[in-house]
Amino acid sequence: MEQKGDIALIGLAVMGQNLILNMNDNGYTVVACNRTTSKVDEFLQQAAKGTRVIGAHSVEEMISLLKSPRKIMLMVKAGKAVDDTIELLLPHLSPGDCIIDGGNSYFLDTIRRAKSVEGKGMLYIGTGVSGGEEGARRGPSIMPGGSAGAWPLVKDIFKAISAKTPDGSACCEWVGDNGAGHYVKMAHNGVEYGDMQLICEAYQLMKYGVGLDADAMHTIFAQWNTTELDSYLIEITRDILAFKDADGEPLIDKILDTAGQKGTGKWMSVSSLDLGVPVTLIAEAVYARCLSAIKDERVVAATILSGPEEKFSGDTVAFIEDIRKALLASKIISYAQGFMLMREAAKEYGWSLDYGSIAMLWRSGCIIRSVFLEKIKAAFDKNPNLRNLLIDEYFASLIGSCQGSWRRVIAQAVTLGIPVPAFSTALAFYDGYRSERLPANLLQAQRDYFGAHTYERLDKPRGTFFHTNWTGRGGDVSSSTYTA
Ligand code: NBP
Repeated sequence: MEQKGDIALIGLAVMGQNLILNMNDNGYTVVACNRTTSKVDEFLQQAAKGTRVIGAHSVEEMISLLKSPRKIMLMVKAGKAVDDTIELLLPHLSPGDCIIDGGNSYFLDTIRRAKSVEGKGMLYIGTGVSGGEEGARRGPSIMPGGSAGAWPLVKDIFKAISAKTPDGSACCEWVGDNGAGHYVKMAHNGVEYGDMQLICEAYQLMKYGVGLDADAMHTIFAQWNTTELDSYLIEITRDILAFKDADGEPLIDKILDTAGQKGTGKWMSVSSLDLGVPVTLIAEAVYARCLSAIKDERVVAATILSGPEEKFSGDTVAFIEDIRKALLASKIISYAQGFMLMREAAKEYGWSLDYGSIAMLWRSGCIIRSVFLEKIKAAFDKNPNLRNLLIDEYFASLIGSCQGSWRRVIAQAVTLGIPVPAFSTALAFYDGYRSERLPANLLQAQRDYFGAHTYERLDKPRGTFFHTNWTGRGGDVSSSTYTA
């Protein structure tokens, strides 16, 4: 009898091919399919040679080669390609079959697709898959969400192929309904933007503030990786700084300083604005990339705009330790903001998210993997209803112990004219979040003055609104829209 596949995967680019090989290593039979069918043959003759992978050259053939209920994973370009492929599949599927989108889809698209596919009697999963090519091959972090009934169908496969934490747990857990998996993947990518920007600011301070060369910074990052900052991104930064170009000089010094982006950081910032959550650090990280991208303008501006003349003259060793602590404190803020956003999204979209479990999904196999995430898990284990990571005892005390350094570093950066947007916004958020009173009283007065938008009073119960005729010329009628 012809061998039948456990799962099919459409999309034989870098992610799809590596996921198939990973599934094959774990004992699953995968049917491989691709829009351009010549890639199926190439794959079977090359990377998948000698494996039990089965090739399919049409949707019909792929369907006929699958065990029921059918599980079909898409690893195609996010966007229209996903919709097109779903449309192509639907007429061939039976109730109970499951479509899985493993690409970087926008969570609102996933919500829409899940609803539409479920409406036709099939199941739908939108799953984040993180870790790039290497993760896909050796064990990615997997963040699935969608039709709850689909989870038992793919749970064993996904857990088997996923990364494992140091204690052996799979970095793969059901996240929640419809778009929850892709939302959490988006948050992962946003946090990645933040972590990367913070590391870059530490580098900039050491390079242009203290005047350290790449070799010296390599040693510092190696040391930092033995502290609370122990993480994949610190590790690769250490290695990047040691990497030499063909002429023996550090390659890093020759790379053009304009950053690219694919949009997930922007999606997260847009979502934070939509939901009214101050995810300032990740938004700053996105803007920092945008500023880097206008290199030509910066080159001109550098010849026109002046900055301070001061040079760093302090204790280098002490300042480097201050930078490490500023980085750690800012990183705590970034994660606190990321979890604040997920909490609000869960309310908005009706998901029941397990934040400790999410931290452990990211513990291994993905770009933001770090020891730090275990502390986040511990915080949510201690209090699953924790309102904000910052008020957890461990994080409150850690950030408290870093704040002197954090303030010194930002003050020094301002004095030297070195931009540290993510460090600064993190500290501004910290100071704002811990402020019992902010100047929004004045803001409300202004709004009431020019637009009769009303205000609440400290000496009256919340929910009672007042309007003042500030000039004696306005009327007593207030605006009907009160938006604080
Ligand atoms: P790409 O994002 O480069 O997509 C290439 C695949 O999409 C090919 O198989 C291509 O088929 C297929 N495709 C396209 Br393009 N348009 C199609 C259409 N209209 N109908 C059917 N198939 C179509 O591949 P990737 O880099 O492997 O990424 C796959 C997904 O995983 C993306 O959503 C990506 O954002 C996500 N992701 C990527 C990474 C990474 O490190 N690369 C990491 C994590 C997540 P063809 O061969 O016929 O052109």
